[in-house]
Amino acid sequence: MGEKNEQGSDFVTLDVNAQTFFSSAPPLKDESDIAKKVKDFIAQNGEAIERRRLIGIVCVTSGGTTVPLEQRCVRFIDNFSSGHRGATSTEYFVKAGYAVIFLHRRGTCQPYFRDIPEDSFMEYFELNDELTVNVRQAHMEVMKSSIGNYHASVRGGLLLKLPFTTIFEYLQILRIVATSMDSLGPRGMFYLAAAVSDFYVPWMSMVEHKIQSSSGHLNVSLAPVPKMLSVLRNEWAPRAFCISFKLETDTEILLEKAEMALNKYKMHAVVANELLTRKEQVIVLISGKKITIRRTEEFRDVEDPLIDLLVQNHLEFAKQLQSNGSA
Ligand code: 9Z3
Repeated sequence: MGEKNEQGSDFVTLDVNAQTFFSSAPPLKDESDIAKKVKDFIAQNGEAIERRRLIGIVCVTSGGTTVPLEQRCVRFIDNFSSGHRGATSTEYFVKAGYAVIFLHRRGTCQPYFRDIPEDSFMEYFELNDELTVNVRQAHMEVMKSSIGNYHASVRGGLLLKLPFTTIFEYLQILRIVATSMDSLGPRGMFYLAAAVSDFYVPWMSMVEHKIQSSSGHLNVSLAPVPKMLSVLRNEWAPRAFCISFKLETDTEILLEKAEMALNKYKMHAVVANELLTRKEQVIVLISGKKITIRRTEEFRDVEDPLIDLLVQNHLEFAKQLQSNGSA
């Protein structure tokens, strides 16, 4: 208890909201299969962490969640997120010595594929004869490095991809991942870059069939999505290193909101970004400081120095907890 939400209620209230969300959500398809994949991935890479061959395991969330308007969903509410941040960050985490659980929106940007734009994918190849397809010389270097890095991370068992579409799927999978990652103590990290819906239609109040346009105006009542950051920090994986993102379109309020999130959810870091400049600059609120990170000539991606900063802080955090004996 002790911690208050905006309405002044205790955490217990948040937990009740979270419980209601989960108990009324449609059951996750392939739940046991997902749980097994996560458990095996953590067991395998947990051993590598113990042998000091890996720093840790990070769950990177990526892309936007949808909010269905009908149970047999024809229409849904979506958001802008392309998944570029999550995919790019995953590559840098693997490079830095992490295994990554990439919890991503189906069909969004994937690690090691971001240099191959969807619309010109076919342009990268040519038919040599009836039997062979070649990569065009102009794209050879990009393809060699993307394919090489992709196979190295997959062969090394360092990348587990888990797709979601709806807010229901996202939060249920995040709970499975987080409760399993709790066993890693401070060697577990959450990097929550997904653009998670703030409002949704609870499953129980959702109509079953396609909404008819003949009914005229459509009024939809949206309920707030329970704040799972608190549940993640307090219940699912309380010893893990947690980084959340704050997105605003109004720069005036960005830092204030980011600071609020840092304190309210007791995050170890909050990455603040503004919609239009998100690929150029982020501000990281960490250890009482605000650190601006920019994309420069030296760094092709803003995620390169960003992940570097977070990894240094994570190592420090894990070392401290381990030396305190609280890991
Ligand atoms: C972010 O702020 C990410 O950096 C972006 C990345 C979604 C902007 P893209 O996927 O964009 O590369 O196109 N993610 C978190 C956004 C969010 O929903 N944050 C919540 C908030 O701001 C807190 S969980 O209230």
